[in-house]
Amino acid sequence: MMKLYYAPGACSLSDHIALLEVGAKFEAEPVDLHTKRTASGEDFNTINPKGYVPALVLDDCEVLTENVAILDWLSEQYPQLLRNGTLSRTRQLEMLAFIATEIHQTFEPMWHAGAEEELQKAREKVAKLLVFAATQMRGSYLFGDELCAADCYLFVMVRWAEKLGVAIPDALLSFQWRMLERPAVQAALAREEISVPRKSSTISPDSAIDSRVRENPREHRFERPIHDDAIAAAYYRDEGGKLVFVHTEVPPEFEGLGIGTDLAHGTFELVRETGRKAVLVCPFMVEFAATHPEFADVVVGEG
Ligand SMILES: N[C@@H](CCC(=O)N[C@@H](CS)C(=O)NCC(=O)O)C(=O)O
Repeated sequence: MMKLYYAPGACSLSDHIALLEVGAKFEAEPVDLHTKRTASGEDFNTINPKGYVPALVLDDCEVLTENVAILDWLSEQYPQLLRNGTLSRTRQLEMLAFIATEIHQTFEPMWHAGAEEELQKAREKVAKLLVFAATQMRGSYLFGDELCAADCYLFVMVRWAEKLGVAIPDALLSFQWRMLERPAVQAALAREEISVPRKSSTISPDSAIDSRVRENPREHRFERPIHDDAIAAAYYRDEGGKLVFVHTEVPPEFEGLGIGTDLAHGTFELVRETGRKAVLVCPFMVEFAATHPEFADVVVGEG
């Protein structure tokens, strides 16, 4: 049986999703990336001498590494992961290479506590690359209205971006919601023990709960309801009509779903509608404003 070596929430999540999407028979074993030990105690370097996930051991014991190769191989084996049309495999490879060598690699400094200047540069570059990726969506997914292998990889990039406070274009936020509704995505997240929104929870934008952002002046915050017991909130100090945004909070179990971006959107709209201005101290808000120039009229400074 095939075996996927992965680390929870790492880029190997894309292969995990793709394997589950096609109903492949496989085992999955987590790897501790610091000690390079697998859960069963093997030395992972003996499986992949490069020391990183993913690694997919095939039925004949060949070991495949590199997301691009694994996702391409899976698309060859399971053509439902590949859209029809001219140059279909090549177009997907083009996208996989863009995700791997441009987007994925740009996150690198953000995994280590690098200098703030370096981190900021990386955030800005990821934001730009995501804007480009958003222009490539040819339907609900990258290549139309059905999922292909590259979508699984893009989904992981969007999750990381959200986690690291990079603003995400609206088209990719909707894409992320759609992905999260897929049973294979939910199953992969659950197997990797990444908290997922409760199945019955009402966090989807088209859900019954009113997810619009509202102001709660008593608590000095703008709130974006998630479900009955949870909100995301942007906290401010009121300095004579100028709102100084100091902190943004999304409950950890709802991180990576685009809720922070949604909250920032609604907050800036409300600030504008009520004729006030914003000063941004919170790095998430600073990043959001940098990638949403449509709100430039609302922002009067950064702290
Ligand atoms: N070039 C590889 C990079 C894979 C990669 O960056 N893996 C990360 C997790 S997302 C990893 O295992 N890092 C641990 C390490 O390099 O020690 C690919 O595209 O598959």
